[in-house]
Amino acid sequence: MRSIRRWGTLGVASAIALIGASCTGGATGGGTTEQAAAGPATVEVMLSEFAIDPSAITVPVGQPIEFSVMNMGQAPHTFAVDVAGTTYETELIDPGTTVVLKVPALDAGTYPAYCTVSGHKDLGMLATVTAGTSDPGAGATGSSSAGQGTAGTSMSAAMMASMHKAGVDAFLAGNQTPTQGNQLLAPTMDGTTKVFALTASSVKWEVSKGQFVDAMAFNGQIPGPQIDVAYGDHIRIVVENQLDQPTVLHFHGMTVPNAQDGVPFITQDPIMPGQVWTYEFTVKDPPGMYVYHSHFNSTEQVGAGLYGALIVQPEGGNWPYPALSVDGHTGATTVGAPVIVDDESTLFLGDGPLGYVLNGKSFPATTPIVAKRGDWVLIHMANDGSMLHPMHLHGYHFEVVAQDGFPLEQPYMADTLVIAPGQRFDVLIHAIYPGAWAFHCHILPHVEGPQGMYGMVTALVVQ
Ligand SMILES: [Cu+2]
Repeated sequence: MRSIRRWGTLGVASAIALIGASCTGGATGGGTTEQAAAGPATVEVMLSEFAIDPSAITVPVGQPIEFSVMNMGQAPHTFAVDVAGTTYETELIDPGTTVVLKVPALDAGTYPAYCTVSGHKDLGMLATVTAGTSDPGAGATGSSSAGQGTAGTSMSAAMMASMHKAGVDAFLAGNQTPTQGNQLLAPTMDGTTKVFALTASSVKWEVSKGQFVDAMAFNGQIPGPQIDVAYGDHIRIVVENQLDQPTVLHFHGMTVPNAQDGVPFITQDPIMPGQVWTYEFTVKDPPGMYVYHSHFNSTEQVGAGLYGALIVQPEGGNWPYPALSVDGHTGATTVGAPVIVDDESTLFLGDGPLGYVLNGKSFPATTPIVAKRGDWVLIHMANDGSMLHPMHLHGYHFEVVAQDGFPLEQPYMADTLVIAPGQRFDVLIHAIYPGAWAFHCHILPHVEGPQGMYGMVTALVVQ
């Protein structure tokens, strides 16, 4: 009975609207438009912290417009449109309420729209209203002053730049959301057995500030809490299903007894809503990154957030990964001694119901990886989405040291690493170049459109 829904066009809709032809505002970008000659055209707009959805609004030419503006956020906002020197503006709209803004018939062109509450425009609450075809030439009669003819978008160059800047500013200013996945899950002890409790439930997950989507989470987090274990540990994982559909838990990449493999009707009955299921096994895999995830209706359940990291920690806390020294002239590499890791993080790639996400968040709500200059940074990366994602780090070559939990006999240097669904890689970065370096998927529709960056973008910030 469940299906993943979004709140109208909130959530990933704005990212999706940026992809391909739909960003030209033809079919999907413009909310609801009615062409009836007699009455005004009604256009639905949603406000949140800090976005206007859709951000590329199309309206008919020569017909009065009634913007039905709903505030889906938690703070008061306004909606304003500048038309040839006149600003049409709503009153302050309280959260959860809808206000209609009437704007007279527009000439063909593109007009800026934004929230007038101080600072909100800079945080991302801006949009474009395009009257008529979004043929790039159509903007010429509008208020935009520069950059006409930009292929594939109806926005002016100035608008494109300002929207892109708003996203980067928000990211660098710390636009992260209060909820974060990958929180370390402390076990309770039953004798020598480490017991971990996971509860699967439906949640509203904030993928980007103010943008909540219907999601599924373990212990309310996406990714689910990180479970750290060691070789030889005897562990018990108790899963409570609070969803309204069955689920099971699979330990991806782990060597487990057949009965603990978590596949419905192959190794166990599904865990029905309200039921609890206990998994128990001894860790028999080398230090590295493994994953736990749902194996029931997984297109929806894993896409919606039911996955997390299971890290087999190295003995004594020291990873066995060596430094590669690189001859900058020839590119030859020499394997050195294992490094002492200063900063360790876990990065899940996701796509599907949550949109394009890193650790369950879409840029600018992604969290940067912060290191001190000279640090060795270890990142455990896993793809629990359904697409390939080539992860690319600017300014550096990272060292690929392990795949699927196994240290590579010959680590290698790369700057772009294709991670297929189900794969895990550990990469080392020697953070010797200061600055903020973009770190993103290199499938461009997953990261950047005419309104700037979104989705699978974060940064390595070296201080
Ligand atoms: Cu991608």
